[in-house]
Amino acid sequence: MSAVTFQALKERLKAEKANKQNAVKSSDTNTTPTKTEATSTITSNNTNNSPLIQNNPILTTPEKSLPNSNKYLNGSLSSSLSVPITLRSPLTIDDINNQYTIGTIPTVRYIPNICTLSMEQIITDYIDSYDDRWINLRRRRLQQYGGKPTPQGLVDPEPLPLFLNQIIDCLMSYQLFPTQYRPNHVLINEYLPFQGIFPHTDGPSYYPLVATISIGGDVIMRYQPRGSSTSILAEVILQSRSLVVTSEEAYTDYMHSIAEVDTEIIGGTGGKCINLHLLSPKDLSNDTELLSSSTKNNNNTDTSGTEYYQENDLLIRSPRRISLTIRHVPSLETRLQQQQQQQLLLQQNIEEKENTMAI
Ligand SMILES: O=C(O)CCC(=O)C(=O)O
Repeated sequence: MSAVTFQALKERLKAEKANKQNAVKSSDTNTTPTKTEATSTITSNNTNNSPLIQNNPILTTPEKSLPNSNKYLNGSLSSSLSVPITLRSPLTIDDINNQYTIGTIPTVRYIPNICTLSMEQIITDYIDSYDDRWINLRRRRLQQYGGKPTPQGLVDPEPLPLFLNQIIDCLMSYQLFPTQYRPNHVLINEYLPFQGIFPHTDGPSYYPLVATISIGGDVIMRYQPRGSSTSILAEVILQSRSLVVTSEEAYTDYMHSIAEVDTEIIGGTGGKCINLHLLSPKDLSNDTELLSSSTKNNNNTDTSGTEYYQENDLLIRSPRRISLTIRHVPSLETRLQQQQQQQLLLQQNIEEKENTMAI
């Protein structure tokens, strides 16, 4: 058995043990919330009653003061919380569109190695420092920042923490989002083994462009045409430290989901895995700093014997994967203006048609 496979098996056993312990814990204190999977209707337990903030594109709160616990006051965690977040640079929207578009489903782009291993840990530390922001859903936990998205616009807008705005600054430097649609909303989902997310589209509450950063583990994102109950059209492996960008058709016409399993077979759904050629090596845990892209050969290994994922491989879920889903939610005022403009256009169309018929 190769060292990598053995390590993977060890991790799997560890994850299973953690999962069992977790299952016992959650059945003890069953606080199962009634929230649905739909992200647009999540009610945050945040009590911050910020006033409605209008036309202020960059809203930032200073970094939270550290919780009063030894865990946060001692050791590396407190020091990492003063480090600014930086992502891979330089990167442009042209690079993203030209090098990282993955086909089959238009307008999905997959960018590997968006940050270093140490930056991944720092982002995790920042998220963990907001321990009181976790919302327990039936199948996973999440933190919501920025306010409550509704089809009518953003309700209860709140400034984003500095570390999230630093991530967004990097995405803006790629020109990923148009200036007027700078992200103002972030969902942080946490998945333990056997946790996932049901097939869904992100719906009309958001500007239809999503940037999702994965940290802490690899997972297969499944895509299927909207409305279809079973057929998976494509799989995209979201590796740790990757960024996936979804817009247009991929946003509106396809549902995405993550299975509630602890292992999965690549290509096992019948959908083709469409980003194998863009993946990093399977196990980067021994690398100190990454961002070097090695070239793989036909056996899915590179010259040093590093293993890459291929069809039919087993993907073993990590003990804890976290994703940051970064989006723009239009304000109530913007939505109202858009609706008024649409109504005006509709009215003009009707009048034009009536005039033509009258002639
Ligand atoms: O965890 C992920 O990668 C995806 C999360 C997601 O689909 C969502 O927040 O709507």
